[in-house]
Amino acid sequence: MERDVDADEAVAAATHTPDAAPPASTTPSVSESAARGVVEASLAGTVTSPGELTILNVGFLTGEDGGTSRLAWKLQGEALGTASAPLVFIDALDGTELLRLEQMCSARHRKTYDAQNSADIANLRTGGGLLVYEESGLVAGVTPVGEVTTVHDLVGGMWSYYWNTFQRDAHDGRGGTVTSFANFDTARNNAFWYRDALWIMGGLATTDIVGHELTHGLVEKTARLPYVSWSGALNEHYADVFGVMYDRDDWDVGEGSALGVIRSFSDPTAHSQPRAMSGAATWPAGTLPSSANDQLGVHGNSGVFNHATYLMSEGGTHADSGIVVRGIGREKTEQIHFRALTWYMGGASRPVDARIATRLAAYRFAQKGLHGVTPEDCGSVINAYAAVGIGGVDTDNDCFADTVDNCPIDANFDQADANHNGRGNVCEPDAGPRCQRHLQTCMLDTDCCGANFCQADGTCGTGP
Ligand SMILES: [Ca+2]
Ligand SMILES: [Ca+2]
Ligand SMILES: [Ca+2]
Ligand SMILES: [Ca+2]
Ligand SMILES: [Zn+2]
Repeated sequence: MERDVDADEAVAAATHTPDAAPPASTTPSVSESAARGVVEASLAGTVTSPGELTILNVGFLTGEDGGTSRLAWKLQGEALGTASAPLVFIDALDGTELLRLEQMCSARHRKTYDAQNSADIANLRTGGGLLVYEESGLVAGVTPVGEVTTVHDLVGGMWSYYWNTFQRDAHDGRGGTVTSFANFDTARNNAFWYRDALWIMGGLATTDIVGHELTHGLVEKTARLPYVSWSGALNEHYADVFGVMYDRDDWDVGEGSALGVIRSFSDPTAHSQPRAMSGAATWPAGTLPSSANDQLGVHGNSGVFNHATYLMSEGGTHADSGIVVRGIGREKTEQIHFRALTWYMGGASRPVDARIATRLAAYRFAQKGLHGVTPEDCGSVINAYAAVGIGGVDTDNDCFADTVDNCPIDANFDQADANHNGRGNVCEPDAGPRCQRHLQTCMLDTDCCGANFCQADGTCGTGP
């Protein structure tokens, strides 16, 4: 699309200098700490940056010329108790406030209702619930009972987790209202995301359960994984991942709730979930999803992916495959999962798609140096999936599984292959004699060492 701007006009606009008188002095007579005091008092909050002396002309910002420029202290403030974090400019000559620029453009929006034990979703969703909290606080004249306050606070915490960790503004990424119905039903003993709202029965308002349900909203707005079979198990998996990442200090889901622990990332089998593909539940071809078969195992088979996430983050040896994974920690693990879910996953995904998407997220981060992810970390991602039976291992931990690595015995993230013969530079003969202890195939004639042994360091020798 072309813009209707004349070139001369554009240059004139860019070089136009508005008329303004300079400040009376460029030496502050109000100290930085005094300016800080003014901001903290007016915001009933704190100042989170060092003061910066600057020349301010408010007219420039509002599009008007003229007036006197002011010498000002620029301070980042943060209000306590309300959603406000303005940049505040204090006149450095007389201490008056000149301007406030709000930096918190993405404020939370919550509406939390008391379902008063009703199970009538249609009625509740169309005004039948009792509105107890809005973002501004408690609705006048209403008394919160049961778990309404807990749900409201946990939903707020999850919003902050998404924002602080991924700069995502609510589940929909657009600052949409998060609607919750606490004290829902009395018989269902469940919590779920449905009709763009959280429904949660009494006794279930824990950090990880609320985080889990809100993440179903996130999945619905991003990868849209259908809630059936493997894509449903992945949907459940991501809900669990961001639930435990929000909860942070353990790898169980549901502890402290009326249900107790319902799933464990470190040992899925403790709660009747498989920890590897070999243990996943299957059904005869043509079996339709139903509540009796848990929509073809969505809450069961998610254990396979949950366990891969656990190994990726914490490291360890898989109990069945014996594959060893080097842990990369929660911070990198959550960033990689979030990118995989919101950028690369979609539709009727199969287990291998999770591995491909997650590895791709790690690969891109390693390429760009984002979130501290290294090629070796990407190798851990590959090995975490290999450990649970999805895809092959990456022995040299360079982000390329052995089967596609052009030199699987030496880490070569760049996969450089100067002579385009399919063998990476680091595996060419002039890089020194190499053999492959861990592979059955030889890349070079010299790999198999003739009558000698392939030693642990990858060279040929006389010992095993
Ligand atoms: Ca937990
Ligand atoms: Ca490799
Ligand atoms: Ca390699
Ligand atoms: Ca080559
Ligand atoms: Zn769920």
